[in-house]
Amino acid sequence: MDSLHKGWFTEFSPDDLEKIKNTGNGQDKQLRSDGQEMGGAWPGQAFSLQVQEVLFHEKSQYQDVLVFKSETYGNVLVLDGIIQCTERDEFSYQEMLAHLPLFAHKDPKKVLIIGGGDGGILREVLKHKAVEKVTMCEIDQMVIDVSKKFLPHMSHGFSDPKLDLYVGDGFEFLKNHKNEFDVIITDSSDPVGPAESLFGESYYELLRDALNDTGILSSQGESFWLHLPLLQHLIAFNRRLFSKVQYASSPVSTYPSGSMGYLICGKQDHDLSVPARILDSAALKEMKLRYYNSEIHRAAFVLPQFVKEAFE
Ligand code: SPD
Repeated sequence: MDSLHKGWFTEFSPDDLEKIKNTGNGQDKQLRSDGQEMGGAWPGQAFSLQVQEVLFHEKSQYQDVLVFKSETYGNVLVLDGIIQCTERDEFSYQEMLAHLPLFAHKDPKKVLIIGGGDGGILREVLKHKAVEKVTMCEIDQMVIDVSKKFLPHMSHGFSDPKLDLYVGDGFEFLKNHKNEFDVIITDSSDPVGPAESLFGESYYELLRDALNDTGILSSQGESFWLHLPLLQHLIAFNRRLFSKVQYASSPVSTYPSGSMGYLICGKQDHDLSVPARILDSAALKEMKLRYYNSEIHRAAFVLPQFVKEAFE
């Protein structure tokens, strides 16, 4: 069986898919960080969406790129068999990954996005009037191109004059940028394949060095239901690198387990769960926010007891 089958797309855990297709034993499709295996992505479970029409399906230099129109979730972007976003629920992820660090910061002017080729994070960053320049480094031009074509509500920021776009490897890009950014947002896929290097300690050392003294980062932080060993590892090494390391989450119905996490680290020792600017209802409307508000900001950092204990 394949991911696209009889009018449905099914998101198998990459290790399970390898076994189902009989192309391997799943070992090389485990999540990885710093060379350590962190288990399968979501073994033994799968999520399906009904497909109305396949809009695009090609292999880029880096990955399998699929866009389909679903029956109930709008257009869906899938990379290497894994859902990156659907038009129906993308705003929860994009708003939280972008606005948690941006509103925790007093005055974010220079922002770097690593990944984020669909443009959703860029759309949110550009809503901040204080932001003067957004730099984006996305490795895969094909992701940008299909997003411009099939996800126009996410990708309209690519024409904004504040954007400097680099198509290339984020890890390599960071090596040449020191003490430069107020906020860095890593909007990556999972650590199986091209994004693995974005989940290791040396990547976070580069992030720390690219941030200025008051800098804050946010990174795609997987799910506490599925990836506790990986998250424990990320939190442990980041506590050595940053003064503040915090974790938030929000529901995203089409991500595995329906929950997505956000790793937020700051170079200064102040509580990142407290927004530096509070939004009134006029500001919420003006920014067209659908998930994020100032109460959600604080609430997102409140963690279930088993997660708190795991992160102690
Ligand atoms: N398990 C999939 C996680 C995908 C996170 N990145 C999504 C990119 C959307 N801008």
